Parts: sequence; C-alpha cells; structure tokens
Amino acid sequence: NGNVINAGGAGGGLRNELDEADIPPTAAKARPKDLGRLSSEKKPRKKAAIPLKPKAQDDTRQVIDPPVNFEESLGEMGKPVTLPNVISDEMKKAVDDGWTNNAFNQYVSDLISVHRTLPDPRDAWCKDTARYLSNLPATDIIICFHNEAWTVLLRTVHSVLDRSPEHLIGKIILVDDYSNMPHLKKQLEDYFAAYPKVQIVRGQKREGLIRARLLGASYAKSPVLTYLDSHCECTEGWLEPLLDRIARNSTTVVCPVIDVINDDTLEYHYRDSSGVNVGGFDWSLQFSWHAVPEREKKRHNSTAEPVYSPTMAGGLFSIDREFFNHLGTYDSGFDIWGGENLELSFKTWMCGGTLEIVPCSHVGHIFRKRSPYKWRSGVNVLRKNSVRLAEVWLDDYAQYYYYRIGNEKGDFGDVSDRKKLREDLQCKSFKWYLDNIYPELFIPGDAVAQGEIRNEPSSMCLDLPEKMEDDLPLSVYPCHGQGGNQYWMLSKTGEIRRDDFCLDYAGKDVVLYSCHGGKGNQFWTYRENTKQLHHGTSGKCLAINEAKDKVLMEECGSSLTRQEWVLEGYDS
Ligand code: LR7
Ligand code: MN
Repeated sequence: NGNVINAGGAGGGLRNELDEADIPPTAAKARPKDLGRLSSEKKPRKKAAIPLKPKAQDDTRQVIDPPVNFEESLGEMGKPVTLPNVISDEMKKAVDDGWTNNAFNQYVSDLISVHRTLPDPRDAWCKDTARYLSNLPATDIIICFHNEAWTVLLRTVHSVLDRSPEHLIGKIILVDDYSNMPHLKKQLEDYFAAYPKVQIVRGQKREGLIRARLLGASYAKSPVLTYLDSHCECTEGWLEPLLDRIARNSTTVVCPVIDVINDDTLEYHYRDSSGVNVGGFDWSLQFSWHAVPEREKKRHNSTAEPVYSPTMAGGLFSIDREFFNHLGTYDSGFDIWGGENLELSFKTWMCGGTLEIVPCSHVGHIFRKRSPYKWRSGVNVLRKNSVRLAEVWLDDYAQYYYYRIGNEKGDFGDVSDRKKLREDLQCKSFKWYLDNIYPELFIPGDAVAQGEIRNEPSSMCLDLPEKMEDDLPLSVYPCHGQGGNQYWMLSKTGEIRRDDFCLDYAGKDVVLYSCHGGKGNQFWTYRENTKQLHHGTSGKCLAINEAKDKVLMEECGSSLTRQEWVLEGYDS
C-alpha cells in the first residue's frame, strides 16, 4: 500500500523504556447486534450503505460501506444517543468492554455514522466569507493515535474530509504510535487505501504523543501543520478562520474552540462565542481554562474575533510549518503525554509569536475522565516533562513549581540543547510573559505566606486533594512537608488560596471556592501574636476539632491550641 510508511522512529536512537501495554484486544467483534431495541421506527440493518450525499467530483468522499452495523439516524446533528435501560447481557458486556478499552462509550460511537451531521456552532459574524483571505495556504492534518477506537478515528478523519475545502487539505497524516488493537493494522490500511489524501505512518516503538507528532511533521509538506487528537469532529467552516490568521501573519499560532463531545452519549455541545474561554496554567504546571479577561475584551468589537490566549490546551491547533521549526518544534525529551502544550505556548509568546483562540472555528473533542492506555511504569512521566519545561523556560519562577512537587525533580535528563535554543532565538524572559501575557496569574512570591498551614499542637495541616473544585470542604491531614496538597498561600489581600481557589466560609463548612477577589467570605486575617486565623464576615476563627480529623469555625478564643496555626514562610 503506497500510503503506508513504516517509520524508523522519530529522530532515531530514542530509547524505548515503555512496558508495552497489555491492553485487552479491542471489542471490534463485540459489536452491537441488538439494534432493534434502540429504535422503534427503524429495523436494524446489516452493513447498510452510508446514505449521505457523495460529492462525485471529490474522490476522497466516496461512499463506502460503514465499518459496523449502524442505524442511520442515531446521533445525527450531534444529538445524544442513549441506550435503553434494559439491555441483554451480551450487549451490556459489549458496552462495558467499550468503556474499559477506550474510557468513552465506544458502543454508542459504533451506532453512529462515521459521516454524521453536526450542528453549525458558529456565530453569524463568522459566516461572512469576506472576512477571510481568498488565497489561503493549504495544511496537512496530523492525527496521532495510540489504540484509538475504529469508528471514533474514522469519524475524526471524515469530519476533516467532509467539512474542509478540498484544496486546503494537503495530506491527512495518521501517526500510529505503536497501537496493538487489531483494527488499526491491515483493516485501517485497506479502509484508507481508497482515500489518496490519507497517509498512515507507523512508529516502530511507542514514542508517546509528542514524538509521534514530530514524526508526523517530518512527513508534512504543506505550508501549515494542523494537529488534532484522534477523537475529534470538525464542524462546518472550522478550517478557513484558522488558516486566515496564519495567512495574515505566519507567527500566529491558532486554536479552534474545543467543544465537548459527551463521552457517554456522544452528544455535541457548544456555546456561542460569548462563552469562549482562553488557556492559563497554575504553579503545578497544569493547564486551566478561564473566561476572556476584561483587558482582552476591550481589544474587540465582536466576541467572535480571535482572542489572545496565554496557553493552549495542546491537542488542536494550526501553526505555520516554518515557524514551528523556527521555534524548535517540541522538546523531544518529552515522553508519552503532557507539558508540550505549555512548552509551545510559552515559546510562541516569548520568542516572537502570538497565540490565539479563534471563536469562529469549532472542533469537538471527546473529553475522558481517565487515560485508557498504558503509560510507563516506575517513572513519573508528567513530572519529568514538566521539570524539563520549568528548567528551560521558567527562569527563577521555576522554584514555585518545584515547591509544589516537594523539590523532587527526579532525573529529567539533559536540557542543555533546549536552553541553547532559547538563547539562539533570543526569547524574552518569563517575567515579561507573566507581566504582559498572563497578568492574571497569582505569583506566589507576592504572598505574605506560602507553604503549609499547620496546627502545631497536633501536627496536622490543612490539606485538600489536587483536583480542586467549588464547594469541596477543607480537610486536615498529618503534615508531610512536601507541598502538594498542603501548599497554601496567604495573599496580601487576605485570601488563603491555591491557584484559583480560595478558602471560603459562608456559615456552614469551610470550603474551597473560586477566588472572586471581593474579600467577603474569602477574607482572612492572621493574628501573629495568637496565631489565629480570623475570618472577616463571620468574625470567627478557624480551628481543628477535638478528634483532630476536620476543621470547624468557632468563637475566637474558645480554644487556644485548636485555633493555633503556623503559616510557613509568614512575613508580614
Ligand atoms: O502515548 C500516546 N501516544 C499517542 O499517540 C498517548 C496518546 N497519544 C494520542 C492519543 O491517541 C490522542 O489522540 O495523543 C492524543 C492525546 O491524548 P489523549 O486524548 O489521551 O489526552 P487528552 O485529550 O487529555 O490530551 C490533551 O493533553 C495532551 C497532553 O498535553 C495533548 O496535548 C492532547 O493533544 C490534549 N488534547 C486537547 O488539547 C484536546 C482538548 C483537551 C483539553 C483541555
Ligand atoms: Mn484527547
């Protein structure tokens, strides 16, 4: 097959320390048989032809038999597909296997056409084609996958072919990162043999998504590179607004709005452009979403105009191929997953580019609650990637990250090449980036205390899980001195915070709540002499209970030992 390349591995000489996955074989055989239960109107059909209009002039849009039995109308227009409450044991097993293997509802995906229709999520503003240059550069689309579900992968590719102007797509490069699911072998090659634009590149070992992306880029020839995850759906008009920005300025890196495809029902969710978010991060170097800041809103007449974003989520973006090379692509020392999105974001801004989210471009993504594939045993991959990132790009601010990981940097390998890259490109400082591109980020150095908050007599510390959310009640845990979940900051304005969350007391439990900056229920004062943490609106003090297993709020002074807190690094 002329469209299949068995690559020698990106860059060569890369080690393969991966324990290869023993992922159970795909449920390819366990496909739904019992379709009659799902629809009262239509009879199930075996191997039905996809009843969508083919575009005769476009040979990439031939109609071919769907890979699975399917019910023509399910999931069309991005509607949710729900299974009946009562299903056969056989079907239940197929559903469960689908979840186990993919961490989304593969069974439901298999019921939906790989050419399904979607709603048009664009604002009217976007549909004026005069907004886009007529002479747009073509792009190659690079989709990396490690053990992706058949219908989900096909739907990703077809959504590109079905909803992009033919002349703007060079190649679609599918990079197989050493999958072992059987449908991704010959079956995949046979299927795409009929699609001249689709090329399959296979790595010879598990590289992880970052090196897989570099491998894909090495086969690209179009002026622009567009990356997508392998479980996406592109909507009408998604591509032109992205390419337009790059055509106007080749140092602009652009991301579509990422809509949510429900992991259970595959429903397509979207909001209008007033709900667009931009990317940020916190000092554990985790990516986070935020509303468009006021300073940015002021630059625009319409919420549909491209907005500056301090960071990108990582999976879905377009970049000028030469600019990507100029920036030194990705750090190929990054393993498996993570960190690369912040690396590219920081570099883009610090080394002369601009990063934008384009509200006129919408692409759906199946967000999962866990990672279904095997990582690497014995190594904290994400930490290693993040330490490399911090070493090269964060200057003195790296200390805030290191504090969060208890200063356990581990073996992060050699970063001298990446430091040299930064020097050669004469990139700006991280301070410049924070001051100008992400002024909303709270800087721990601006806090009056940072570290643990300890009840000395009991050696218990305020502690909350890393995965923070609104209304999570504050808890305590024996002090471990490693930062992490016991890391807090007292801000100059009286917030006790971690990242964007603040301790908040509204009369019931002390909970975590998104910082609002309005003092009120989030206003605390530390009384240095008595070591009490006094709460503004209630006038009460924070205390540990008698059993020393939770916190409560009580009259100040009712207990001296239970209300006595030592704030690490406190400096009034
Ligand atoms: O070893 C691997 N090899 C791969 O080829 C591991 C993964 N992959 C593939 C995988 O099949 C998928 O297509 O890489 C892609 C991303 O992996 P996911 O989908 O398991 O992870 P994710 O959706 O959480 O990934 C987000 O963060 C990643 C690491 O930083 C990448 O940047 C992803 O591209 C990114 N996804 C998005 O930005 C979509 C929106 C999610 C958000 C926020
Ligand atoms: Mn993904």
